[in-house]
Amino acid sequence: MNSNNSNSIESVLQEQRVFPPSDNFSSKSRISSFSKYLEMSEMAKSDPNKFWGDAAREELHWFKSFNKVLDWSNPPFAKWFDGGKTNISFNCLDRHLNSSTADKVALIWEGEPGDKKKYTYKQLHKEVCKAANALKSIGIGKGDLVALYMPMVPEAAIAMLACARIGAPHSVVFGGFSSEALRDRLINGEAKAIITADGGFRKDKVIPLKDAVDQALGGGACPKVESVLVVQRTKKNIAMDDGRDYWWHEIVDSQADDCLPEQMDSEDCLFVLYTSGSTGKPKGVVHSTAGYNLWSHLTFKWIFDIRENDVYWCTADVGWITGHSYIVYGPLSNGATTVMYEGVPRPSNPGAFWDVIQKHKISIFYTAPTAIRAFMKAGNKIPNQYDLSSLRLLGTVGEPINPEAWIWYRDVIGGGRCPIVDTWWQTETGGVMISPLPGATPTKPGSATFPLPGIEADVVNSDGDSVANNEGGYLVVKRPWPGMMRNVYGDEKRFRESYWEYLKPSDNSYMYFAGDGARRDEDGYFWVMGRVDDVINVSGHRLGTMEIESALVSHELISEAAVVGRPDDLKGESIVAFVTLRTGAEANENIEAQLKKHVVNEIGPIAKPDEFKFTDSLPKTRSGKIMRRILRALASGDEISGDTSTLEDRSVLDKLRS
Ligand code: 6R9
Repeated sequence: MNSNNSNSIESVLQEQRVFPPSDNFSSKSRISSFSKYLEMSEMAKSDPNKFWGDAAREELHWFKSFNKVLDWSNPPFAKWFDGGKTNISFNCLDRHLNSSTADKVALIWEGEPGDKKKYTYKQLHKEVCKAANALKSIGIGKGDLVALYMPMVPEAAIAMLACARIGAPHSVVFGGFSSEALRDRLINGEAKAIITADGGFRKDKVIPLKDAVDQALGGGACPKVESVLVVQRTKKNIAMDDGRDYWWHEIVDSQADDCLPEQMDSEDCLFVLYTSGSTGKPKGVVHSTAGYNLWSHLTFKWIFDIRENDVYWCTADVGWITGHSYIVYGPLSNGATTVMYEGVPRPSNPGAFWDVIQKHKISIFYTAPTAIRAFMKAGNKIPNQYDLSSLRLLGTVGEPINPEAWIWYRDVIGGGRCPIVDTWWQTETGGVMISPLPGATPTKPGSATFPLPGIEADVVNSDGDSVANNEGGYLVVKRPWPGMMRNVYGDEKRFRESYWEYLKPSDNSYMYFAGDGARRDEDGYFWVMGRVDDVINVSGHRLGTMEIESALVSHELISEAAVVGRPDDLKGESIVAFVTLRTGAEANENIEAQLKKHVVNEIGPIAKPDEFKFTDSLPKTRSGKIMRRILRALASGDEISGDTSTLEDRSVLDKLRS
């Protein structure tokens, strides 16, 4: 503990359980021991240019080889693999066509109503080529930004790959965003075309995507948009604007099924993806071609230890970075079979996920803590009705996972036999940065464990100096990596200030600041403690949200918790805990006393919540992250300010207010 250093975040919770990989898993895995991991890390550290250069040459196809691995002469603007020419759609498709992978299933898709499609690599290649030719036929070419506003249908992945093929950067906007959110992103990115659908199915309802596009474009708000390509999904009646709107099946199906991939410079923009940002307008995160390709490819291979017969499923939406890197690009670049599911668990089908696992014999399953906590809340009965024995590896991403949710995931879903990879990363990092390697790393529930080879992560104070073990601080990355974001679209200043100049090391070096707090334990394990914006200051002790929440979730009656600070004359801030009870449990004064006692036992009196608010649900972003900023305003009785367009369910606010 260190309460004198105002830069640090105190760590108050200790987790002692350790789960080494089983011999059975390790012996078959690519990186099969911790010493191999250390060896790779050492190689990457001692000669990074050789490490990344060799990886790029071995793992990707190049039309023209690069001259330089990394150019960091103008930080924070990095150039990776300068002089090289490649194309990610070629790496994901064409290069598999000369082997038996050509006839392997690339994509398995299931719609919410239960309709299904499968594409082999050969078939997917043809579909992508047709879509690429269709885009060209409506005047889209290299450098033109194409926005995608799509349901989870195969055409979403096909459209991304088609854009990449012709060198048109894509900007996927999550299909659950409103027309205003879409409009902001279309204007900011200067999109020339939009690919959408007549609608999508979500929780047994039709989401009217095309109507939202029409609204976004209404009143000439986005003069740069010339055309809209519409996939027919729901057969809902929609308006089609002559000369602007085209049906996908009318202009794609008749195209030639071959299209030469554009030879892209390594640093050409591959896509722009907006992150919400906790306040202010969303940031367009810019990723480039070769570095992103390498990073999504390599991380997928290392972390999921992909095997020839794996059926891999990531439950994210393609509208998020997780969908980009780990539904589409990472798996396809590796020649894996990737599953895409349009639905989510819903009252008419609470076991939807387990049903998909059983039906498609999923072997690797990658989901988010928010989903795991929701399943835990509903109890074991539903998953226990399904055969989940095909699973061999589980992953999580999106938020810190509370140790109890981790244990539940391991026992109930993984049958105690599957390693869990808790993967820490961000839209900005392009791919996973800190994660166990499933055959090599002994895991600790709630810890993302160690940085991947080549990733120089550290925990520092605001002067950029490393803090001691078990002292919390800022999570940073001290060396460029291939998958790093290249800029904020149209806002260099914001790129510098948010990520590279927030911390000021005395030697003026550049380190990437992720916005998260973390600590490293005595064994070197990283524990992400939540966003630093959310840190609570109680009597001079700065506490991360994750640890108090995990203590609450470890109580048998609690499934989910979010803690925030409320201004307090005496203590600086007092702790308000919003908690969700497990199904069947009831809130009463007795519970409050029990929970306080529980937190005091688990952590100590410093972390004892001063007030509890019981709720059915917490305000979350559409990708499932708890929005503590909103809870903070509610707890203090303030107006909710800043951007709330990413809020999943507005009715949660009204419920919480009452
Ligand atoms: C991939 C993704 C990034 C933020 C990140 C952090 C949180 C993601 C996490 C995690 C703890 C993990 N986060 N994975 N925190 N442990 N395994 O989620 O990207 O939407 O940009 O969010 O999510 O706070 O900074 P993105």
